[in-house]
Amino acid sequence: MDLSHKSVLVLGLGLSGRSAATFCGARGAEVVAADERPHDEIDQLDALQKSPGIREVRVGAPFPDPAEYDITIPSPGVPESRYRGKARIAWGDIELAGRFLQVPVVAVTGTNGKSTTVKLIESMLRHGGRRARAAGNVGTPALSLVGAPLDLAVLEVSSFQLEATERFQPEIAVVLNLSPDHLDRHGNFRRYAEAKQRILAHQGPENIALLSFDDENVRAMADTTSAEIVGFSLRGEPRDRRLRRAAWLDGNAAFLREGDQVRRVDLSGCRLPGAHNRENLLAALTTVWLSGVEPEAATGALSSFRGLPHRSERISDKLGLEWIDDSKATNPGAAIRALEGLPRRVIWIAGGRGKGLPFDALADCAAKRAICVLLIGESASAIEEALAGRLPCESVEDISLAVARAAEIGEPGDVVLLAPGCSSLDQFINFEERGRCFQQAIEKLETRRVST
Ligand code: UMA
Ligand code: ADP
Repeated sequence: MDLSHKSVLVLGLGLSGRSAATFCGARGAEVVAADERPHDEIDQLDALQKSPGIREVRVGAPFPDPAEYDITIPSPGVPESRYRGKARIAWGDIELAGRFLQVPVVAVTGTNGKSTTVKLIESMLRHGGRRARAAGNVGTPALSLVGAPLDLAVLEVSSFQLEATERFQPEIAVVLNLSPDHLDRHGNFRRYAEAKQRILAHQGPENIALLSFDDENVRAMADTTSAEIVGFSLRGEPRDRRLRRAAWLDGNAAFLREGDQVRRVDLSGCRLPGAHNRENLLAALTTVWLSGVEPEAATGALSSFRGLPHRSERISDKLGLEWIDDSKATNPGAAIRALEGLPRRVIWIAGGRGKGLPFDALADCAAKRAICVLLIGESASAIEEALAGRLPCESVEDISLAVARAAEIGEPGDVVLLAPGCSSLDQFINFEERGRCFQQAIEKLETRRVST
């Protein structure tokens, strides 16, 4: 793949756009890097301007016409309508990384659990003696792995990123689950699922598609791929005559079958909470096994793997309450899994910016599992409407007031769960900032109850 003297237009100058622009510039392309936000709102523009091959940085104005460039590289946050049908070639950074990486690629997608799973795969592969690094949607641009001393690249890929692929062909593609998300961007669930399915589109029989057989939508993808299908399940052995290899969980053990050989792998050292993490763990362990690493050697990583920040993260037991930060539950499906994982009385904090998704299933789940809900942000009334009087609701202005109110209502032993079911973008820069505000508000609470 030769980029020299190619004219390249990069759309969006966040993390991926800046990484793609410098990557192409360093390989001889003539790059125009564009962002519609004004100069002072974009990080590290001066450094970008001085990088080799950057012909022009154009900010604070509508994007140039992609038709005038050899290659257009859209950032994940730039919708397809902005370049499709106009660009001669449109490749996102995942497509470029796939073309330039010289090591096998494991790619993980799904609606929820991607980041946890890629980090688990990374730790287990390393523990098993492989040089592996996770990148992509998890926060480090995928192109940063090109040229790094690695045996394997582990990429988290989102529907936004898959939309801008052309012939991306991971050696192992993992699909965890599929429930409605990002419908504000994709328009409907079918189009969202189609974007996700692109992870398998260019795989051949030499590649592996590791699919959840517990999720009907994911299982259906088995009919569309020419890769070897490997199924995994939390409900016992997945049965399908196409499966030469399969994986399932039973209690604290995983079972990995190849032909008629079954091996049992003890997982009792794992510290991750919740059924959803069992799914992530099984997918990660199976991936590691399929990569040729001894699973027993890899599981040594599990005793020190505590999960990622803002994902069902236990923060404190202040005032005798258990405070849990699941700010990353940015869609109803993830919030449902967070609520389902809690056996006790839950004071639930929810709301934020909706993504065009219905709240009905989330409301049904919360009505059974929570004792009340404190609502914040733009979607407060939509969630209240979906609850239809089945749960006491209070709207509060912001997350610190929600924390203060939870401290008043809660009784020792109760859980206070932040699992918004919505994006954070109406009140925060991202889900991390929302989680940090939640944690700071908890820290500021008086340690003793004020009697009323
Ligand atoms: N921009 C425009 N015009 C537009 C749209 C965007 O100029 O019409 C500009 C914005 O002004 C901004 C830049 O594009 O400066 C932002 O680009 P971006 O939104 O693609 O953000 P990046 O910083 O490049 O981060 C992206 C992913 N962001 C999104 O998918 C929205 C990050 O995933 C990812 O970690 C990063 O690349 C590295 O690969 C974040 C995310 O929210 C965490 N992902 C979604 C999710 O997980 O649900 C899919
Ligand atoms: P992603 O990168 O796909 O957003 P994360 O690992 O960051 O996934 O987890 C995001 C949220 O999704 C978590 O806060 C948790 O509530 C929920 N979650 C994690 N794993 C799963 C899963 N396998 N199924 C459903 N929900 C999950």
